[in-house]
Amino acid sequence: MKKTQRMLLALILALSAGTAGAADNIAVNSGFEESPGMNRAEGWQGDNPAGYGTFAGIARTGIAAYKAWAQPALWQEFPARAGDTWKASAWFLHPAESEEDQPLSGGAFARIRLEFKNADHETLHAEHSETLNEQDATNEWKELEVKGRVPLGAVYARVVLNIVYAGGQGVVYVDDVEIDGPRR
Ligand SMILES: [Ca+2]
Repeated sequence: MKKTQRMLLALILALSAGTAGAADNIAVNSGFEESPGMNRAEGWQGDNPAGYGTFAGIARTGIAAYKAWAQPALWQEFPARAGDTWKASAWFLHPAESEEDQPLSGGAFARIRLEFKNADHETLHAEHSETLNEQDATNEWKELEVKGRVPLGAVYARVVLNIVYAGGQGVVYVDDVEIDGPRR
């Protein structure tokens, strides 16, 4: 009886946690667990066809995360309405120096960015989060968040995992993206 109660409680907790965390999250493959691979991030678009992937290994949750070493922008885009507010967040990490990885250096930084675009996909307005950069401790997940209001004329909201190399370099891992559905 006790065991059944414990299992039931665990189930209820799991269900309510799932609902609370996922109810408003419209990100596809938000934890990068789906069909991981080199130059692949299921449900996401990349500006660069290479220089990234989704791999098992370093991950905040699950077994996989997004890893970028030469990918300025990995993104998802949604229809948007003027006046709505969008919020997006993700967890970023840059690794300690190893044979395979190197931390951010030379002014390179990562951030999450919201772009509001018109019907021709021209960006009318953009907002971005604070950054992960070489000042941040390595091997520690840092949550970055961005918020923005859709301007008149915009019909798309693009959420971008943005890495600005600016002559620098480094590896960035991202996991657990949350895109809060539009709110009035
Ligand atoms: Ca994950």
